[in-house]
Amino acid sequence: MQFIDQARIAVRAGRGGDGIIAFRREKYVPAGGPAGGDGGNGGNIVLVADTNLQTLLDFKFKRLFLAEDGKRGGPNRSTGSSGKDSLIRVPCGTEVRHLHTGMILGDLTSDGERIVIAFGGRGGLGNAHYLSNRNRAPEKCTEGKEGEEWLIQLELKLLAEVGIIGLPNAGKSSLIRALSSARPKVADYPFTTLVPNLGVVRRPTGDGTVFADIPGLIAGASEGIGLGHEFLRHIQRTKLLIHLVDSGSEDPVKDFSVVEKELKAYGHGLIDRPRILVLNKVELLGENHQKDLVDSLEEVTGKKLTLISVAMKKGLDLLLNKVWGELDYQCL
Ligand SMILES: Nc1nc2c(ncn2[C@@H]2O[C@H](COP(=O)(O)OP(=O)(O)OP(=O)(O)O)[C@@H](O)[C@H]2O)c(=O)[nH]1
Ligand SMILES: [Mg+2]
Repeated sequence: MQFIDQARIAVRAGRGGDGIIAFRREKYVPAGGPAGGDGGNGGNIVLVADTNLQTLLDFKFKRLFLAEDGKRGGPNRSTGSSGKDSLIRVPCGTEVRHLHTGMILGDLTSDGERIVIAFGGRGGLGNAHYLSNRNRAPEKCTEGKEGEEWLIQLELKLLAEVGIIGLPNAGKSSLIRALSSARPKVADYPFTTLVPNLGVVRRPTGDGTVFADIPGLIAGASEGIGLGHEFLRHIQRTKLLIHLVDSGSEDPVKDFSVVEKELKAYGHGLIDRPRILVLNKVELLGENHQKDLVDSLEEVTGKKLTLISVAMKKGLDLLLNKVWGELDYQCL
């Protein structure tokens, strides 16, 4: 399935139905008076969050959404029926903006949440409304109003609590495979992962926490090199980042700073997000080399390192304990 996380759509809510001019005509009711009904209201365009959807792919094929118009009023003061709302389903985590102003209309985060993004026009008034002592037989009615019409920008930001970041090949996808039942592809070449993957990791209590594995970052990502910054959007909402460094790479210290620099360049407060620094593939290191590397990384970063080997399943419990500890601490 293709992963699409941005879309533009055009929406037009329904027009209100016109009011009408009519007079009551019944046997034995002389001069029955004005009886033109009001028009019905136009239908709204409503976005609804749906947990069953994962991407905005549908909007690649359908971009224009219309809601039904309200019906004209009828005789005998009967109001026309209102137009049906048009419901558009979007994945949870979709942010909605006006395309031209950039104004945020809403953020759909939980299943079933809805927002009206274009209101239908009100129905017009029938002549029954204009009855007065001066004018017993008004020949006046109003037209229905046009529905709102907008260009809308949809942007999907995945809802994960923990984001896994690092250079390509650091073992991000391997880690999420080891911790959850997510099955992203793992291979020994960079940019194996092209779209973000989510995995649910169980706590000892049984509750699930969503982790996101995003494609690797490289130097210059902020200028669009590699897969660029494109996917950092999906970790904007995380509470915690796991920064994976590959201890088998030529210069792990430099690898660390590259990612750090890209996080800074991206902005949105990502650089200040709580982060656990993790050295992966430690089984590749000799004991002395490991100590030197850990010392120099801790010195540069000022952080305590967590050592793991996804391949040997070493250190994963310790890492998870740190993750739960940090998340719980944030909830206090
Ligand atoms: N020796 C060793 N290899 C590992 C370990 N963890 C992952 N690998 C290997 O590292 C390579 C890259 O792993 P991935 O999980 O695809 O790396 P990634 O960070 O998701 O890479 P991209 O998706 O390209 O950004 C694979 O060949 C893995 O088998 C480990 O603990 N030890
Ligand atoms: Mg990967």
